[in-house]
Amino acid sequence: MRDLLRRRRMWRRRPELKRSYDVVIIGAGSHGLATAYYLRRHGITDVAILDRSYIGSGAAGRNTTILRSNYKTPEGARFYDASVRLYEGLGAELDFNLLFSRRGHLTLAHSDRALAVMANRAEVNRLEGIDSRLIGPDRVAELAPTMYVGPDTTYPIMGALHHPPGGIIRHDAVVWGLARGADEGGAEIHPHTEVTGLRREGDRITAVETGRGTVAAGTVLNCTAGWSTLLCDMAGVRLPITTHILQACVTEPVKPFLDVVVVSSQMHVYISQSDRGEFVMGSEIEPWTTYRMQNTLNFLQDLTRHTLELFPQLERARLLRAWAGLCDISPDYSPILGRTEVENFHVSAGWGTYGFKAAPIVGRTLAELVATGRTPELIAPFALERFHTDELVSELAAAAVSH
Ligand code: PYC
Repeated sequence: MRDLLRRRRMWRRRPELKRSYDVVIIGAGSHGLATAYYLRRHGITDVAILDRSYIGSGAAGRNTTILRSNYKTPEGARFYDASVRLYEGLGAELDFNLLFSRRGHLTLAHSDRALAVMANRAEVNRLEGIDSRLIGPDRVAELAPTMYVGPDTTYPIMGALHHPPGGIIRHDAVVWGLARGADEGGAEIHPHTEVTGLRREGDRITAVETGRGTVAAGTVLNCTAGWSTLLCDMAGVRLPITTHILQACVTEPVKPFLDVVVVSSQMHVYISQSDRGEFVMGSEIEPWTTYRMQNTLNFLQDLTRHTLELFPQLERARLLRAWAGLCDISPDYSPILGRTEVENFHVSAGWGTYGFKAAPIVGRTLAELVATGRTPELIAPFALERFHTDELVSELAAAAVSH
């Protein structure tokens, strides 16, 4: 029986923290776990992943599972495309069903201005080899035949950016699969281990203080969402980030009738139907900064009003759950990834509403940085330094929702 339980356990329970590790990763979400998973490819296995709560308890378990790469800048599109491509093979690689459903992604346009911005995005995407095109209202109706596309809505649909490689993937499965992969590679996963301080000597972090004792570390990675500024403060590193909540909710399961992801930044909604039949829906970030992960009545009212304009069939569907997560917003809406001024302290931060879809490529590139000491070309544009050299990568207006 014990053998059976041991075999069924996804990752080993680690009762003790060692006194030192080659690499300490803070945050057992999709980015931290993916980094540990890819580090093993470089033969780096003396790794601890620490989380103040259970694994996937932050943004990894609170997002709405959307994958896409139809970004506005060449740097962004190239980067997220590499991530979607890794996601394609990740389930087979991890030998874990991630329920990736490549069903296409529609960003609706309700104005001439939105059409012009989307035409521009489609051009940038296609120059990067990404399938993304502007389509008219008739084609929108063909792709989403159950969506109401009549003229008598608040925001009539004038067209859309269609991105066939986009889709959804089961977020919990991504966390579990990566955790198992990281564990098999030798990394130790320590949930419920809060980091309380970082000891810095000169340009290096020498140790990580936790609620379970202090551990020495060769390299430290901050892979937290929401708490990234607080952890960077402990290292004496300032991040230009503000933290906001993003809310989402899910209906009871209903008959399958939507097999494409629908997004409208003007109506502040993104909608998909899960394999279980639930409608998974989210809205824009709240404009105030907070760490209080609570839903608001305004969110539910606005989201349901707009969703019902597009899908009046849901009028009698009941909401099962609503939740909120934390989003770290950077000044240009692009992530802050890689080195900081502290030699052995790197970050994956500032993801806004984009983080989950980037997990595999973040893991691969951060692991390469740790192993080689060199910043991979793909992430060079996202260096923290860009805010000092004024080389911003503006993804403003490339979100699923208004930013
Ligand atoms: O950028 O695709 C996105 C997204 C979906 C939900 C929040 N952001």
